Amino acid sequence: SDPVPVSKVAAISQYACQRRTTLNNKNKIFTDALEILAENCEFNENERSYVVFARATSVLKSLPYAISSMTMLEGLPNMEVQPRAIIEEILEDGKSSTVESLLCDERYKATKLFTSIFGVGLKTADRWYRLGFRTLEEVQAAKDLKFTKMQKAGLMYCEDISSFVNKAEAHAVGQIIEKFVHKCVPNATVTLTGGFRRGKEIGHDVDFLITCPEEGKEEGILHKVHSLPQGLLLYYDIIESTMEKNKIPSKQYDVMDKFQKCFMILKLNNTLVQNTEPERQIESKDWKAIRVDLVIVPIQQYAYALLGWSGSRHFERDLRRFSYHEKRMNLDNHVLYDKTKKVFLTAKTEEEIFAHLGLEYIEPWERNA
Ligand code: TTP
Ligand code: MN
Ligand code: MN
Ligand code: MN
Repeated sequence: SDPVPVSKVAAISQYACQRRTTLNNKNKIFTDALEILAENCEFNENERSYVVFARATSVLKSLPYAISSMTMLEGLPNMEVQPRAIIEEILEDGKSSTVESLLCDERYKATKLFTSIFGVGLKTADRWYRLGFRTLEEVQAAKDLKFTKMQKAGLMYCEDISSFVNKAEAHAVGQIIEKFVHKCVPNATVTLTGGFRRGKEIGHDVDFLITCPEEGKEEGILHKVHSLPQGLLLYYDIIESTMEKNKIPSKQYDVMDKFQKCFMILKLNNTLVQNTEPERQIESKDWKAIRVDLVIVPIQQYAYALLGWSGSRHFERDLRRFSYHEKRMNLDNHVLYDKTKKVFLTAKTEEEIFAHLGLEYIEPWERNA
């Protein structure tokens, strides 16, 4: 490939996949505000503005220094008018009045609360809001609301699930899952992915990829989840694989993939978690409901699945955007397709995928974009 022009060496890329973003965020005061605005755009299904706020947020997270004046934004990519105005407000007043008033907005508050429930998406949240509901108590007391099985479980365990999972709990869940998987297929592997693989201290769930060295052996595992120790499985829903052979990935930056997976809620006993705070142990309840995602991956697609499930969401989005616009390649959680050469590019490791894309390797803990 062409050498990088000297004048561009220090420039920050507009793509998150060409930046190293650790959890050491020097601009949290700005990114917290911008993330709330981005989230509100998602609630309003305003994709354009969502992208504007999300991209500015991501650039600020990657900076090794704190922004302390508007002139410091000069030369940074993705700093459009809307995010600039918010940054300016915060530089002047220490906070953004736009964000402050949004945080008091009825619809924002209700949508945030309702979508935090497992099984509740934007459509349901909006319906509940339009029916006049504002709190979970109101929703739960409602006479004629119909809930899906998933929503019933989400409401039943909402306190535990919204309290976040910590690393020790994620580790304890990992041991339970590994024991179960190895009983089904002794040489299957279980890999922790998602936010915990990026080094996060807490998460809203725990994500695992499961694969086998011999193709096909992984297929029956999920249908044995009911054999998990009695009482451990509070809820599960198996999504069957919709895989099509030699399917060229679409240009949409769609995160949903075609793997067989299981969304579940596990009952984690506190005694299995190391260093549980003493005050938690003397509470009457000695367990916690934890959201777990299991993804079954055929070995040839493992590297793509691992890259896709490691996130962050914005990092993934920009990887696909970079592939499409800069390389004429389509990337998804299964494959990479080179449109110029009309070939599928295979990879055994994430490093090989970055190499196919002509990108420097970015470690998982540098993908917190
Ligand atoms: P999440 O578990 O939603 O997010 P996270 O682990 O980064 O953060 P949190 O602490 O909130 O759990 O998803 C993990 C990654 O998997 C994310 O980048 C999106 C991706 N993903 C897919 O690729 N396909 C899917 O079907 C789903 C549900 C997620
Ligand atoms: Mn996760
Ligand atoms: Mn999430
Ligand atoms: Mn998940």
